[in-house]
Amino acid sequence: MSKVVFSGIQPSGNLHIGNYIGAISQWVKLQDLTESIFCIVDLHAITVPQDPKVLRDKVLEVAALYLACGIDPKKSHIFIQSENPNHSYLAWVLNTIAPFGQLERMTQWKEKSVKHEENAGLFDYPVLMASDILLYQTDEVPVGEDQKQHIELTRDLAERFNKRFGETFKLPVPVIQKETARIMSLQNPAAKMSKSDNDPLGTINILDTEEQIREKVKKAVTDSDPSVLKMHEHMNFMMEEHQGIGNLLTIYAAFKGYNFHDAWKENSDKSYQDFKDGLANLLIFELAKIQKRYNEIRNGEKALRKILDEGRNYALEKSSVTLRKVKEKVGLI
Ligand code: AQP
Repeated sequence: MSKVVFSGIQPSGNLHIGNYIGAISQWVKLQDLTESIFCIVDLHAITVPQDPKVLRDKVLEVAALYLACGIDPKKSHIFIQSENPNHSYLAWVLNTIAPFGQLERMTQWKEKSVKHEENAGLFDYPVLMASDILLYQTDEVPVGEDQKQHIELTRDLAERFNKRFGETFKLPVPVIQKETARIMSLQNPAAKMSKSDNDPLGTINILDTEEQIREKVKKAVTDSDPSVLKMHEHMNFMMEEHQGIGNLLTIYAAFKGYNFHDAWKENSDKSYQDFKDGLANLLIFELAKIQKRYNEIRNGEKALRKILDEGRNYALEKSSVTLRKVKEKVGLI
């Protein structure tokens, strides 16, 4: 039997190249080898304030982007989290065994509760995420580095439940691609590229125009030392000491399908300006292909809705098997 892979993205803003490189591009590779389930996690998105009209549109935008980036509905199941109520049901059950202290230690909670108004949903976010994953008896969760802590919590909750009520959940493992796990902001290379970044120049969105991409790459932070590109070829050193230029090389490598060293070799004798021109051209070329497919999919919304309906039916059926076991074990009729 093939492995089960589950992952998702919040429709909480514009999808950016960090989401693409860190998550979706991995999913595209995995779907050929596994039973792949990809979710649009709208219940997670409402843990920070959303405009209802915009949210509704963003859910479809994210679904269409999954497809445009290469998720194939013949190989993968795509659905909207809120259309399967089993997720919030299991989250409630897992809440009753989730240690408060461990939730308080979650980095994302610490960061987001400062940025946004605190609410219980934001605090409980990782328990809902654990439910998303455990409902499908998931083997692997392909994510960016920032989500590793949440997968560890998921495993802890599964172990705790299994110990108390008997074997129920499979323990999932995170799949994190070392080189591209953390794409950083173009303006503040010490912080990860994020949908909720207040500085629009820090983030390149998948649907950005050619002009926007050129401007953002042109203004990206490089280094005060002009010789960094020539002198340093080691990724770890670059990402620690010269993060700005290291991050741009990582992005270049990801879109070329190279490793970091090959990306460095191709650009090491260039000035920052020439390197940036090349990077901008590469991004414009590659993102234009995704954008073209995206526009076609958005124009045929009926077909998109059909894919999401099929995904929902599949998700409901598969997750109900696990939820039934949980209810029996816990004593819920
Ligand atoms: N900068 C990143 N580099 C690599 N991977 C990343 N991911 C997010 N940012 C980067 C990965 O994308 C997937 C979906 O993330 P999400 O939307 O569910 O939540 P997030 O991690 O909180 O993403 P953002 O962009 O930072 O959104 P906001 O600003 O709304 O919180 C995950 O696999 C994540 O690891």
